[in-house]
Amino acid sequence: MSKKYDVALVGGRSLVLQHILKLLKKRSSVIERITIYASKDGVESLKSDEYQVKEMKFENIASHDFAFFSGGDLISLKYAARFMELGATVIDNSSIFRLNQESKLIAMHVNDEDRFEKGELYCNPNCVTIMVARVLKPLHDLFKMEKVIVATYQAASGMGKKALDGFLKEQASPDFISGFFLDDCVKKRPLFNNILPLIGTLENDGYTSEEYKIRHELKKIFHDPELESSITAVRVPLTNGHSSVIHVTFEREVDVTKALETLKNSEGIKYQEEYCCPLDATGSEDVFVSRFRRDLDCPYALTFFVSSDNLLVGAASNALYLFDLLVQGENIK
Ligand code: 2RA
Repeated sequence: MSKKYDVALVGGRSLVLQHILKLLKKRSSVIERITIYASKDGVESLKSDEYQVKEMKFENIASHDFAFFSGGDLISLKYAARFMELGATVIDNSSIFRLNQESKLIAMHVNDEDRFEKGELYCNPNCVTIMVARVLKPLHDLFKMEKVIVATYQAASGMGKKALDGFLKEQASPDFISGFFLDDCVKKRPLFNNILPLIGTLENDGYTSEEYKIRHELKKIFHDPELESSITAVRVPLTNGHSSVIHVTFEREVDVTKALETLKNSEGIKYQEEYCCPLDATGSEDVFVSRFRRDLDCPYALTFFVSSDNLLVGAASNALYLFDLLVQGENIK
């Protein structure tokens, strides 16, 4: 009989945790018990016969085999260590530990082998990083990438439930500005009927925190501190589904037919002949690819369009993939 695990979910009502919960239910044969830790308000609304719900306070933390965190940077920073002290393997969806040396940052099918490295904390990369890394990996193995230029089209759900609700409210009453999408900006603009070319906080050099996350996470995942990149992160008026235009330059000249054949045969990649879009990708655990072509002027470069479900591919599926790897390999504390 397979071993069963006691699992905690921290961040109660988060959109990603709701997806993690659904995926865990599909793995009921290895789940002993699920406990959800939520804010005081969340406890009441989450009550269910299927799992225990507790208020997220130090005195309520119990011992678990696994703890999935998706309550944001501050919640992970405050509580993850305590869960680990009490024996849990933490799989964290926040960005707070991703670049720490002692954290493992793993994108599905890209650097699975990194789970064997020293370090106890497993981090999910940023939702765009996962999508981009998954499609770049088979191409990198063929031609070795040198520089990647990405323009993103990120949906409202990437910012969480409050932001998504704010976007829906903007849609319902066009004069309303939720203000959620431009955190630190003086000039607030709506997302509805608009696009917002600024995600995260603006740094002195003109790049944003979101763009830096993607840049640094790609370097860590591909074990290449020299990997060049230029990222522009843009919020678009969609409820769900992130996309990107990727332009990538390689060390070796590209063979487009071989590249496409390889992509089509890569696990978790779905190539669509004419085009793909966020609506195709929503609800799927695959990364969708289309508009695949060689740069007209540079024989070393490719350009293409990708879409994926940011809550699944960009978060929940990757977290559950780590869980599966750990459970199958018994590679836990
Ligand atoms: C976003 N990638 O879409 C970020 C966080 N998940 O806002």
